[in-house]
Amino acid sequence: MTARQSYLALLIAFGLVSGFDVPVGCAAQRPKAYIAKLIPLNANTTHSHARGRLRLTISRGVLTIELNAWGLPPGMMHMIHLHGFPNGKAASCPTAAADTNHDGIIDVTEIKAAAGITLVPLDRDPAALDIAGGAYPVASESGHVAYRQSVSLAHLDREMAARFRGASLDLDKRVVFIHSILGEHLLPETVASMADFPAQATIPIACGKIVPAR
Ligand SMILES: [Cu+2]
Repeated sequence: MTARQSYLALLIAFGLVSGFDVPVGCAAQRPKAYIAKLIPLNANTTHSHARGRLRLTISRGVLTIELNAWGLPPGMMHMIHLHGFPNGKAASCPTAAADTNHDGIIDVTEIKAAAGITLVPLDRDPAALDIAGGAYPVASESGHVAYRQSVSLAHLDREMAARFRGASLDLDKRVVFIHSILGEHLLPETVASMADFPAQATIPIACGKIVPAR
């Protein structure tokens, strides 16, 4: 035992400090948690009934992202993101009214008015913000995704501020989307997409609003 360790042991023995734990009642250190319940979007068209639960936990500077989702088109990669407004306006999941071109499908460009832009990818390295090229989860043959990643909150905040004009994570102002249906699924030509992706890759199939966990 070093001199420092034996000094600490002495203090603990005399009840002067409570070991190495964070003091009870220190609000800044208490884990913060947020959840989102994802419900199907565009289910009539995609014939998928994707549902899920997202849990976001912040503890000691680390954000842990956990998503379980079911009913997804099976055996394929699904783009999954946190969306929101960089200016801090609260995002919400789109309603049927978001289908502004009335083709019966709320496409990825039509979700922007309610939900803002793509911010954080739920891929293998969320803080890299590689929205177009990230390694996203692949649904099992039964259409299930179980996703879990931990990232440094400071790192993610830094990357977000640099990419999105000073935006921060602001979890209770964000929504989560699951995208993507099978490539052979036919969609009307009116369904818009982003970048060079076919509309089948970007079509949203589930959405959930992030709220503080109770
Ligand atoms: Cu998205």
